[in-house]
Amino acid sequence: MKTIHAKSKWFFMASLIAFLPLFSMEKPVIWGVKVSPYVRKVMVAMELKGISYDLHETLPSKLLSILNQEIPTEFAQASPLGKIPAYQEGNFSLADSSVIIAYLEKTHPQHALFPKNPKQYAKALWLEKYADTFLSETIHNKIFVESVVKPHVLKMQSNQELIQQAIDKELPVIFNYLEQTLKDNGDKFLVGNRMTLADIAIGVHFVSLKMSGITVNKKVWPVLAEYVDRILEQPAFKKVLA
Ligand SMILES: N[C@@H](CCC(=O)N[C@@H](CS)C(=O)NCC(=O)O)C(=O)O
Repeated sequence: MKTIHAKSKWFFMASLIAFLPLFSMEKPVIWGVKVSPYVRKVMVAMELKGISYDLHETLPSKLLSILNQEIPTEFAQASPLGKIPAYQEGNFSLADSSVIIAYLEKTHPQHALFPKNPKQYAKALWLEKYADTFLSETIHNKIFVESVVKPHVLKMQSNQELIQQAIDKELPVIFNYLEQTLKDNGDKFLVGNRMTLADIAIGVHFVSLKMSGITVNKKVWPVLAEYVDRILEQPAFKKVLA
């Protein structure tokens, strides 16, 4: 009886030593602010994968310089272009939301964000690119920056003409394409039958639209409107938006 007790004590001690590095391991750091769709993209991916992290708030280097604020050294090292987000894990760091998520997919394969099927994989990559370039130009640069960042954060006048043109001419093209993409894939997700990188990359821009007071007209784009409501209600999105 005594030996069993002694053995289990040693087993407990050995397990504690083996798992100690896990407890003392520092959480990875995300540099950036939530108003950036690219920062939100990484945060939602990390929530979905169950990776805990610390958000170290910083504006991009360019803005910090304009505002005469210091650029944190570790952020400057992690993000050579001074853009947000940047990722830091001890003395290992990365920049660019797509690169960060690709890395996390390798280190944390749980809840795969990249589909295995080659065609779906390529489709997800395309939709991520479409979101990071085309949607970003219309929704982030023209609508969100002009109607939220400039007047409320930078206390600058916004360009109403630019906003209106983006809403009237550019958004309908994007909404038509996404409505059709969803219909072609059976309405629920953009690619396959579960949430992937594509839904995250596209979804974060609808957060910016919501913050700019713009919703999808249910009568014109019923599938997209339902999709956006459902995706933004996903726990990973809600946690990031809280
Ligand atoms: N391709 C980059 C884009 C990141 C990006 O452009 N972030 C914006 C904030 S939303 C930024 O830092 N802009 C400052 C700059 O362009 O200098 C990514 O996916 O992370």
